[in-house]
Amino acid sequence: MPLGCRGYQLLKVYSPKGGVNMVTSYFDVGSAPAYHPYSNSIYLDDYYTDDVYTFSVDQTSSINLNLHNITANDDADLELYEDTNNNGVLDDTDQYLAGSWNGGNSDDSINYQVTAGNYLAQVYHYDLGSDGWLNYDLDLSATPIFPFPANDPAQAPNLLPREVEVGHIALGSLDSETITQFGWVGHDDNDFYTDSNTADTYHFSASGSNDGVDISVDLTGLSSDADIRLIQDHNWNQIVDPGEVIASSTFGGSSSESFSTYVDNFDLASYDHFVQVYQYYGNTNYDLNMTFESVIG
Ligand SMILES: [Ca+2]
Ligand SMILES: [Ca+2]
Ligand SMILES: [Ca+2]
Ligand SMILES: [Ca+2]
Repeated sequence: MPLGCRGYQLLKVYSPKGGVNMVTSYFDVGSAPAYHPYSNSIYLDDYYTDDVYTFSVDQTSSINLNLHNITANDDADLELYEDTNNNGVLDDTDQYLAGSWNGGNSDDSINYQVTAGNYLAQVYHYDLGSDGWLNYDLDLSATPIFPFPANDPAQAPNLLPREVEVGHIALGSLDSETITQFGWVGHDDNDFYTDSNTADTYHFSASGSNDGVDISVDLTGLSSDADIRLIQDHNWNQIVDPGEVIASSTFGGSSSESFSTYVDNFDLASYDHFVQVYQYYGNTNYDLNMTFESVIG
């Protein structure tokens, strides 16, 4: 059943004849936290059509948004705006920055670089399913990004949307399997001014017929500085909590990145695993190779 407490509400449309109300609810996040991220768990239906999260960012940061745990057979979507007129309300004049409209109940996510200012994240329903409502979770964080403030070191985006589902890698005793992905972080070729994608996350599961699996990851073809890390999400909350990064590679410049680590079958089966590629500085295309090899631990 629907759960959650609502923020203050703004009546969008009132139709006396049809008797249909449509309401936008507002949630005041305040200053967007780096860690622990802000989270809200709530529902949408024909009456509560969309939720707007208002927040401020204090310094140049990556805004990270993860719309997840959408109920089965439903679809909610996500958009990010700058509150251009600084009134805490999503108006037609506010500047659209980014959107995510994945189908079904797939996660929707945004990692977008901004300067200090006021911003709005909107979650709205696209498909409520036959029961007329949907549940969702929204996580929100702002992690400092280049140029980093003097006393605030770089922090990788710390949300783990299932952006790319690699699937399950099942390995026989002598098996090795390599997954290759291509992507970019920073800005794309059509937008030279905005770093509109600061991170990509790849979700996988794996099992080996021996004790466990060697996981080797390399990132090549870089023209600027991107880094990689392997996250073992111990509490399945799709947030990078302390102790959950089990391997990483963070060379400077356009150096390639690589790491290799052993994960036993128990940990593979018990936890959620993600490889994250994230921007340190500049924009770059990348080739990501993930090799899985069944080994005796
Ligand atoms: Ca506004
Ligand atoms: Ca969606
Ligand atoms: Ca976690
Ligand atoms: Ca690097």
